Amino acid sequence: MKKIVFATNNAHKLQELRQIMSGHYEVVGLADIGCHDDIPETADTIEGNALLKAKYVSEHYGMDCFSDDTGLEIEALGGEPGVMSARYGGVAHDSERNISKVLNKMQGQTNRRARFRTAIALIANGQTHIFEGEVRGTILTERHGTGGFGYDSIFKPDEADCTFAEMSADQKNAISHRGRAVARLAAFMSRKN
Ligand code: ITT
Repeated sequence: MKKIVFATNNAHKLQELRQIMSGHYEVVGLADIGCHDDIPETADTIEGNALLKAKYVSEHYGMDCFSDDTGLEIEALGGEPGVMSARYGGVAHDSERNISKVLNKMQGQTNRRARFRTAIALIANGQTHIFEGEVRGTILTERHGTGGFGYDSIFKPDEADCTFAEMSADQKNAISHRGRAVARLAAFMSRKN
């Protein structure tokens, strides 16, 4: 099976991607290729950050690679946390703090519309491609469910009666921002094979 690097340190995302691409590609993470660097994510868009990560791996390791960046965009907060989603609460990758900040800022808000947006950058055979996916939904007033990760327990997609954190991985992947972007990536890659 062909091998491709997914430039992520997030074990949850790696697991999701392995499941989605299983049977077609062997997806390996940064730790699997011995990369423990803190790859800069300094762009001001999710597309820019996805590209920074993919470029880093392709330049330093010479391997075909894709990376993704995701942002939760809440209408009433002017699109926040957006590109700051991983560190919104002040500490990188502390989901509990991130969620608490969102719930606090959303107290009393009647417009609870939000969307997750994912951009995937693929660098293969020296060419760059971007794939996007989004899912629209609402921010609940409290946490529901323990599955998933990140903001899953406070986001209810329009297509479901429960949060992402209350779904199986398959159910989430079928309608999620990342699932949709990855479907586009996978369709493109299967045409290349
Ligand atoms: P890498 O950069 O190492 O890939 P990350 O955790 O920073 O991992 P992202 O930049 O893609 O991942 O996402 C930023 C944050 O957005 C992430 O830390 C989560 O808090 C949140 N997030 C991303 N995808 C999510 C999802 O499917 N469900 C809920 N929250 C998510």
